[in-house]
Amino acid sequence: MELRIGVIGTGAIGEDHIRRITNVVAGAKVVAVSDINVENAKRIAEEYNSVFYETGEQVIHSKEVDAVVIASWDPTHAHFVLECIKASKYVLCEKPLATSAEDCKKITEAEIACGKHLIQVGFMRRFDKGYKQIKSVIESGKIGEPLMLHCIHRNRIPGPKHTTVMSIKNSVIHEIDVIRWLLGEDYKSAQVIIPKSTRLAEEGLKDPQIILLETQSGVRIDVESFVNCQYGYDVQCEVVGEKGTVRLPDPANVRMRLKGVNSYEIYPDWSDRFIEAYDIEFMQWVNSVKQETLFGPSAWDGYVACVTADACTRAREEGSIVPIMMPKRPAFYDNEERGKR
Ligand code: NAD
Ligand code: ISE
Repeated sequence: MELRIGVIGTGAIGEDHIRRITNVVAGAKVVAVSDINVENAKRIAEEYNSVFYETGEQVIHSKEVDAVVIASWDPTHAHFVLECIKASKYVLCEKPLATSAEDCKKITEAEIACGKHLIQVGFMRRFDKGYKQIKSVIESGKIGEPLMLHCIHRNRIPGPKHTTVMSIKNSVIHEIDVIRWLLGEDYKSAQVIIPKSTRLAEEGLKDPQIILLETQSGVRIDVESFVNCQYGYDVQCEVVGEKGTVRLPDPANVRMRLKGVNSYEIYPDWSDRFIEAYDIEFMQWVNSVKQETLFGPSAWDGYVACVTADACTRAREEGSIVPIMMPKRPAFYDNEERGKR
Protein backbone atom coordinates (compact mmCIF):
# COMPACT_ATOMS: atom_id res chain seq x y z
CA MET A 1 0.00 0.00 0.00
CA GLU A 2 1.30 3.44 -0.88
CA LEU A 3 1.71 5.87 2.01
CA ARG A 4 -0.58 8.84 1.35
CA ILE A 5 1.26 12.03 2.24
CA GLY A 6 -0.04 15.58 2.77
CA VAL A 7 2.43 18.44 2.31
CA ILE A 8 1.98 21.80 4.05
CA GLY A 9 4.03 24.53 2.41
CA THR A 10 4.72 24.33 -1.31
CA GLY A 11 7.56 26.85 -1.52
CA ALA A 12 11.14 25.99 -2.48
CA ILE A 13 11.73 22.87 -0.40
CA GLY A 14 8.05 21.86 -0.24
CA GLU A 15 7.88 21.58 -4.03
CA ASP A 16 11.22 19.77 -4.09
CA HIS A 17 9.99 17.24 -1.51
CA ILE A 18 6.78 16.72 -3.54
CA ARG A 19 8.90 15.99 -6.62
CA ARG A 20 11.06 13.65 -4.50
CA ILE A 21 8.12 11.73 -3.04
CA THR A 22 6.56 11.42 -6.50
CA ASN A 23 9.62 10.59 -8.61
CA VAL A 24 12.30 9.21 -6.30
CA VAL A 25 10.77 7.55 -3.24
CA ALA A 26 9.05 4.19 -3.70
CA GLY A 27 5.81 3.34 -1.91
CA ALA A 28 4.49 6.85 -1.29
CA LYS A 29 2.45 9.49 -3.08
CA VAL A 30 1.42 13.08 -2.38
CA VAL A 31 -2.36 13.23 -2.09
CA ALA A 32 -2.87 16.64 -0.48
CA VAL A 33 -1.12 20.02 -0.49
CA SER A 34 -1.77 23.35 1.17
CA ASP A 35 -0.13 26.77 1.14
CA ILE A 36 -1.20 30.32 1.86
CA ASN A 37 0.18 31.06 -1.61
CA VAL A 38 -2.95 29.50 -3.10
CA GLU A 39 -2.12 30.03 -6.74
CA ASN A 40 1.24 28.26 -6.51
CA ALA A 41 -0.17 25.43 -4.38
CA LYS A 42 -3.01 24.85 -6.87
CA ARG A 43 -0.50 24.75 -9.73
CA ILE A 44 1.55 22.15 -7.86
CA ALA A 45 -1.54 20.13 -6.88
CA GLU A 46 -2.48 19.93 -10.54
CA GLU A 47 1.03 19.09 -11.70
CA TYR A 48 1.38 16.26 -9.18
CA ASN A 49 -2.18 14.99 -9.39
CA SER A 50 -2.99 15.75 -5.76
CA VAL A 51 -5.71 17.77 -4.05
CA PHE A 52 -5.42 21.37 -2.86
CA TYR A 53 -6.72 22.04 0.68
CA GLU A 54 -7.45 25.53 1.99
CA THR A 55 -5.58 25.03 5.29
CA GLY A 56 -2.82 22.95 6.79
CA GLU A 57 -5.23 21.77 9.50
CA GLN A 58 -7.52 20.31 6.83
CA VAL A 59 -4.57 18.39 5.36
CA ILE A 60 -3.61 17.01 8.78
CA HIS A 61 -7.13 15.87 9.69
CA SER A 62 -8.08 14.53 6.25
CA LYS A 63 -8.99 10.82 6.18
CA GLU A 64 -7.17 10.63 2.84
CA VAL A 65 -3.83 11.53 4.49
CA ASP A 66 -1.71 8.95 6.38
CA ALA A 67 1.33 11.14 7.14
CA VAL A 68 2.31 14.79 6.89
CA VAL A 69 5.32 16.78 5.69
CA ILE A 70 5.63 20.32 7.07
CA ALA A 71 7.62 22.63 4.80
CA SER A 72 6.03 25.97 5.63
CA TRP A 73 7.83 28.90 7.31
CA ASP A 74 9.62 28.21 10.58
CA PRO A 75 7.13 30.01 12.91
CA THR A 76 4.26 27.79 11.66
CA HIS A 77 5.95 24.48 12.51
CA ALA A 78 5.04 24.14 16.20
CA HIS A 79 1.31 24.62 15.64
CA PHE A 80 1.15 22.14 12.75
CA VAL A 81 3.22 19.54 14.61
CA LEU A 82 0.93 19.78 17.66
CA GLU A 83 -2.04 19.36 15.33
CA CYS A 84 -0.44 16.20 13.85
CA ILE A 85 -0.07 14.80 17.37
CA LYS A 86 -3.78 15.53 18.02
CA ALA A 87 -4.61 13.64 14.82
CA SER A 88 -2.14 10.88 15.78
CA LYS A 89 -0.37 11.20 12.42
CA TYR A 90 3.29 10.71 11.59
CA VAL A 91 4.99 13.93 10.60
CA LEU A 92 8.29 14.90 9.04
CA CYS A 93 8.74 18.53 10.05
CA GLU A 94 11.41 20.58 8.31
CA LYS A 95 13.94 22.13 10.69
CA PRO A 96 13.64 23.88 13.05
CA LEU A 97 11.01 21.97 15.03
CA ALA A 98 9.92 25.34 16.43
CA THR A 99 11.36 28.81 16.78
CA SER A 100 11.80 28.54 20.57
CA ALA A 101 12.80 25.88 23.07
CA GLU A 102 9.59 26.61 24.94
CA ASP A 103 7.47 25.52 21.96
CA CYS A 104 9.64 22.44 21.42
CA LYS A 105 9.07 21.48 25.06
CA LYS A 106 5.30 21.64 24.52
CA ILE A 107 5.72 19.37 21.50
CA THR A 108 7.77 16.76 23.38
CA GLU A 109 5.25 16.81 26.23
CA ALA A 110 2.36 16.29 23.81
CA GLU A 111 4.20 13.46 22.06
CA ILE A 112 4.97 11.74 25.36
CA ALA A 113 1.33 12.17 26.45
CA CYS A 114 0.12 10.51 23.25
CA GLY A 115 2.54 7.64 23.93
CA LYS A 116 3.74 7.18 20.36
CA HIS A 117 6.79 8.47 18.46
CA LEU A 118 5.21 10.43 15.62
CA ILE A 119 7.71 13.19 14.91
CA GLN A 120 10.85 13.30 12.79
CA VAL A 121 12.74 16.58 12.30
CA GLY A 122 14.28 17.40 8.92
CA PHE A 123 17.91 17.40 10.07
CA MET A 124 18.92 15.74 6.82
CA ARG A 125 22.67 16.21 7.21
CA ARG A 126 22.60 13.05 9.35
CA PHE A 127 21.84 11.19 6.08
CA ASP A 128 24.67 12.84 4.11
CA LYS A 129 27.44 10.46 3.04
CA GLY A 130 30.26 12.83 4.07
CA TYR A 131 28.93 13.43 7.57
CA LYS A 132 28.24 9.69 7.99
CA GLN A 133 31.85 8.93 7.01
CA ILE A 134 33.12 11.50 9.53
CA LYS A 135 31.01 9.84 12.22
CA SER A 136 32.45 6.40 11.34
CA VAL A 137 36.00 7.76 11.52
CA ILE A 138 35.34 9.35 14.93
CA GLU A 139 33.75 6.15 16.24
CA SER A 140 36.60 4.00 14.90
CA GLY A 141 38.97 5.88 17.22
CA LYS A 142 41.49 6.29 14.36
CA ILE A 143 42.02 10.04 14.95
CA GLY A 144 41.80 9.67 18.72
CA GLU A 145 39.44 11.81 20.78
CA PRO A 146 37.97 14.78 18.86
CA LEU A 147 39.32 18.04 20.33
CA MET A 148 38.08 20.80 18.02
CA LEU A 149 35.73 21.29 15.07
CA HIS A 150 36.03 24.04 12.46
CA CYS A 151 32.84 24.52 10.48
CA ILE A 152 31.65 26.84 7.74
CA HIS A 153 28.08 27.40 6.63
CA ARG A 154 27.86 29.90 3.79
CA ASN A 155 24.82 30.76 1.70
CA ARG A 156 25.15 32.68 -1.56
CA ILE A 157 22.30 35.00 -0.54
CA PRO A 158 19.76 34.72 2.29
CA GLY A 159 16.04 34.13 1.82
CA PRO A 160 13.68 37.10 1.99
CA LYS A 161 13.23 38.70 5.42
CA HIS A 162 16.27 36.90 6.81
CA THR A 163 17.25 38.27 10.24
CA THR A 164 20.31 38.12 12.47
CA VAL A 165 18.44 35.69 14.75
CA MET A 166 17.62 33.43 11.79
CA SER A 167 21.28 32.96 10.88
CA ILE A 168 21.40 30.75 13.99
CA LYS A 169 17.83 29.48 14.46
CA ASN A 170 17.23 28.74 10.78
CA SER A 171 20.71 28.11 9.37
CA VAL A 172 23.38 27.19 11.96
CA ILE A 173 20.78 24.94 13.61
CA HIS A 174 22.01 22.33 11.08
CA GLU A 175 25.54 22.44 12.57
CA ILE A 176 24.10 22.46 16.10
CA ASP A 177 22.31 19.19 15.36
CA VAL A 178 24.84 17.41 13.21
CA ILE A 179 27.84 18.15 15.46
CA ARG A 180 25.93 16.91 18.52
CA TRP A 181 25.13 13.76 16.52
CA LEU A 182 28.75 13.35 15.35
CA LEU A 183 30.17 13.70 18.85
CA GLY A 184 27.35 12.00 20.75
CA GLU A 185 27.25 14.67 23.43
CA ASP A 186 25.37 17.84 24.36
CA TYR A 187 26.67 21.39 24.63
CA LYS A 188 27.84 23.23 27.72
CA SER A 189 28.20 26.85 26.60
CA ALA A 190 27.74 29.24 23.70
CA GLN A 191 29.30 32.49 22.58
CA VAL A 192 28.74 34.55 19.43
CA ILE A 193 31.23 36.94 17.90
CA ILE A 194 30.14 39.53 15.37
CA PRO A 195 32.93 40.49 12.96
CA LYS A 196 32.81 43.41 10.55
CA SER A 197 29.54 43.06 8.59
CA THR A 198 29.44 42.74 4.82
CA ARG A 199 28.10 45.79 3.00
CA LEU A 200 26.05 43.39 0.88
CA ALA A 201 23.73 42.42 3.75
CA GLU A 202 20.31 44.03 4.16
CA GLU A 203 20.35 46.89 6.64
CA GLY A 204 20.28 45.64 10.22
CA LEU A 205 21.48 42.11 9.42
CA LYS A 206 24.67 41.12 11.22
CA ASP A 207 26.52 38.96 8.70
CA PRO A 208 28.84 37.06 9.10
CA GLN A 209 28.66 35.69 12.63
CA ILE A 210 31.02 33.31 14.43
CA ILE A 211 29.39 30.86 16.80
CA LEU A 212 31.57 29.24 19.45
CA LEU A 213 30.24 26.17 21.23
CA GLU A 214 31.73 23.96 23.91
CA THR A 215 30.53 20.42 24.54
CA GLN A 216 30.15 18.86 27.96
CA SER A 217 33.50 17.04 27.60
CA GLY A 218 35.26 20.26 26.49
CA VAL A 219 35.38 19.89 22.69
CA ARG A 220 35.56 23.39 21.15
CA ILE A 221 33.61 24.22 18.00
CA ASP A 222 33.70 27.29 15.79
CA VAL A 223 31.05 27.80 13.12
CA GLU A 224 31.29 30.61 10.59
CA SER A 225 27.83 31.61 9.43
CA PHE A 226 27.87 33.82 6.34
CA VAL A 227 24.56 34.07 4.52
CA ASN A 228 25.64 36.67 1.93
CA CYS A 229 28.87 35.10 0.71
CA GLN A 230 27.81 35.66 -2.95
CA TYR A 231 29.88 32.91 -4.59
CA GLY A 232 27.83 29.79 -3.80
CA TYR A 233 26.63 27.33 -1.17
CA ASP A 234 29.57 26.16 0.90
CA VAL A 235 29.37 23.80 3.87
CA GLN A 236 32.57 22.60 5.47
CA CYS A 237 33.40 20.65 8.60
CA GLU A 238 36.77 19.56 9.92
CA VAL A 239 37.26 17.51 13.06
CA VAL A 240 40.66 17.77 14.71
CA GLY A 241 41.49 14.74 16.82
CA GLU A 242 44.45 13.73 18.99
CA LYS A 243 46.16 11.85 16.16
CA GLY A 244 44.66 13.16 12.93
CA THR A 245 41.90 15.10 11.28
CA VAL A 246 38.87 14.31 9.15
CA ARG A 247 36.89 16.70 6.99
CA LEU A 248 33.88 16.80 4.66
CA PRO A 249 34.75 16.35 1.00
CA ASP A 250 33.79 19.10 -1.42
CA PRO A 251 30.81 18.01 -3.54
CA ALA A 252 31.89 15.58 -6.26
CA ASN A 253 31.61 17.87 -9.27
CA VAL A 254 33.50 17.35 -12.51
CA ARG A 255 36.72 19.27 -12.99
CA MET A 256 37.02 21.52 -15.99
CA ARG A 257 40.26 22.76 -17.49
CA LEU A 258 39.41 25.81 -19.52
CA LYS A 259 41.18 29.00 -20.55
CA GLY A 260 44.09 28.38 -18.23
CA VAL A 261 41.87 27.55 -15.25
CA ASN A 262 41.29 24.17 -13.59
CA SER A 263 37.91 24.51 -11.82
CA TYR A 264 34.79 22.80 -10.57
CA GLU A 265 31.32 24.15 -9.94
CA ILE A 266 30.14 25.18 -6.49
CA TYR A 267 26.40 24.58 -6.13
CA PRO A 268 24.21 27.66 -5.69
CA ASP A 269 22.17 26.27 -2.78
CA TRP A 270 21.26 23.38 -0.50
CA SER A 271 18.91 21.65 -2.96
CA ASP A 272 21.70 20.14 -5.10
CA ARG A 273 24.44 20.08 -2.47
CA PHE A 274 22.42 17.79 -0.20
CA ILE A 275 20.15 16.15 -2.78
CA GLU A 276 21.21 12.60 -1.87
CA ALA A 277 20.80 13.27 1.83
CA TYR A 278 17.20 14.50 1.29
CA ASP A 279 16.46 11.48 -0.90
CA ILE A 280 17.75 9.02 1.71
CA GLU A 281 16.01 10.92 4.51
CA PHE A 282 12.67 10.57 2.71
CA MET A 283 13.14 6.93 1.65
CA GLN A 284 13.97 5.93 5.21
CA TRP A 285 11.18 8.03 6.69
CA VAL A 286 8.54 6.49 4.40
CA ASN A 287 9.77 2.97 5.22
CA SER A 288 9.90 3.64 8.94
CA VAL A 289 6.40 5.16 8.98
CA LYS A 290 5.10 2.08 7.18
CA GLN A 291 6.75 -0.09 9.81
CA GLU A 292 5.49 2.25 12.55
CA THR A 293 9.04 2.61 13.86
CA LEU A 294 10.74 5.97 13.43
CA PHE A 295 14.55 6.10 13.48
CA GLY A 296 15.44 9.62 12.30
CA PRO A 297 16.06 12.77 14.35
CA SER A 298 13.37 12.97 17.02
CA ALA A 299 11.37 15.76 18.64
CA TRP A 300 13.93 15.57 21.45
CA ASP A 301 16.73 16.31 18.97
CA GLY A 302 14.64 19.24 17.71
CA TYR A 303 14.20 20.45 21.29
CA VAL A 304 17.90 20.21 22.20
CA ALA A 305 18.83 22.08 19.00
CA CYS A 306 16.44 24.89 19.92
CA VAL A 307 17.72 25.08 23.52
CA THR A 308 21.20 25.52 22.04
CA ALA A 309 20.07 28.03 19.41
CA ASP A 310 18.24 30.06 22.07
CA ALA A 311 21.45 30.12 24.16
CA CYS A 312 23.44 31.30 21.12
CA THR A 313 20.89 34.06 20.54
CA ARG A 314 21.17 35.20 24.16
CA ALA A 315 24.96 35.04 23.93
CA ARG A 316 24.92 37.34 20.90
CA GLU A 317 22.47 39.77 22.47
CA GLU A 318 24.34 39.94 25.76
CA GLY A 319 27.84 39.67 24.31
CA SER A 320 28.66 37.02 26.89
CA ILE A 321 29.42 33.31 27.22
CA VAL A 322 26.10 31.68 28.06
CA PRO A 323 25.95 28.34 29.91
CA ILE A 324 23.58 25.87 28.25
CA MET A 325 21.24 24.13 30.67
CA MET A 326 20.17 20.93 28.96
CA PRO A 327 16.87 19.55 30.19
CA LYS A 328 16.97 15.93 31.40
CA ARG A 329 15.96 13.57 28.62
CA PRO A 330 12.77 11.62 29.40
CA ALA A 331 13.15 7.84 29.04
CA PHE A 332 10.62 8.04 26.18
CA TYR A 333 13.46 9.48 24.06
CA ASP A 334 16.21 7.04 25.05
CA ASN A 335 17.70 5.66 21.85
CA GLU A 336 16.94 2.06 22.71
CA GLU A 337 13.35 2.94 23.49
CA ARG A 338 12.82 4.99 20.32
CA GLY A 339 11.44 2.69 17.72
CA LYS A 340 10.09 0.10 20.11
CA ARG A 341 6.79 1.83 20.75
P1 NAD B 1 9.70 29.19 1.10
O1 NAD B 1 9.40 30.56 1.56
O2 NAD B 1 10.19 28.99 -0.29
O3 NAD B 1 8.42 28.26 1.29
C1 NAD B 1 7.65 28.25 2.44
C2 NAD B 1 6.20 28.19 2.04
O4 NAD B 1 5.40 28.09 3.22
C3 NAD B 1 5.71 29.43 1.25
O5 NAD B 1 5.19 29.02 0.02
C4 NAD B 1 4.63 30.03 2.17
O6 NAD B 1 3.58 30.62 1.46
C5 NAD B 1 4.19 28.78 2.94
N1 NAD B 1 3.48 29.06 4.18
C6 NAD B 1 3.76 29.97 5.13
N2 NAD B 1 2.85 29.91 6.12
C7 NAD B 1 1.99 28.92 5.80
C8 NAD B 1 0.85 28.35 6.43
N3 NAD B 1 0.40 28.83 7.59
N4 NAD B 1 0.22 27.34 5.81
C9 NAD B 1 0.65 26.85 4.63
N5 NAD B 1 1.73 27.35 3.99
C10 NAD B 1 2.39 28.36 4.56
O7 NAD B 1 10.75 28.59 2.14
P2 NAD B 1 11.60 27.24 2.00
O8 NAD B 1 13.00 27.60 1.69
O9 NAD B 1 10.89 26.27 1.14
O10 NAD B 1 11.59 26.75 3.52
C11 NAD B 1 10.49 26.08 4.06
C12 NAD B 1 10.89 25.38 5.34
O11 NAD B 1 11.87 24.40 5.05
C13 NAD B 1 11.52 26.30 6.39
O12 NAD B 1 11.10 25.88 7.66
C14 NAD B 1 13.01 26.08 6.24
O13 NAD B 1 13.69 26.27 7.46
C15 NAD B 1 13.06 24.65 5.80
N6 NAD B 1 14.19 24.36 4.90
C16 NAD B 1 14.99 23.32 5.20
C17 NAD B 1 16.08 23.03 4.39
C18 NAD B 1 17.00 21.91 4.74
O14 NAD B 1 18.14 21.92 4.30
N7 NAD B 1 16.56 20.92 5.49
C19 NAD B 1 16.33 23.80 3.24
C20 NAD B 1 15.46 24.83 2.96
C21 NAD B 1 14.38 25.10 3.79
C1 ISE C 1 17.66 26.83 4.84
O1 ISE C 1 16.40 26.89 5.49
C2 ISE C 1 18.28 25.50 5.06
O2 ISE C 1 17.91 24.71 5.86
C3 ISE C 1 19.58 25.35 4.37
O3 ISE C 1 20.08 24.05 4.49
C4 ISE C 1 20.52 26.35 4.99
O4 ISE C 1 21.78 26.28 4.37
C5 ISE C 1 19.97 27.75 4.84
O5 ISE C 1 20.83 28.66 5.48
C6 ISE C 1 18.59 27.85 5.46
O6 ISE C 1 18.05 29.14 5.25
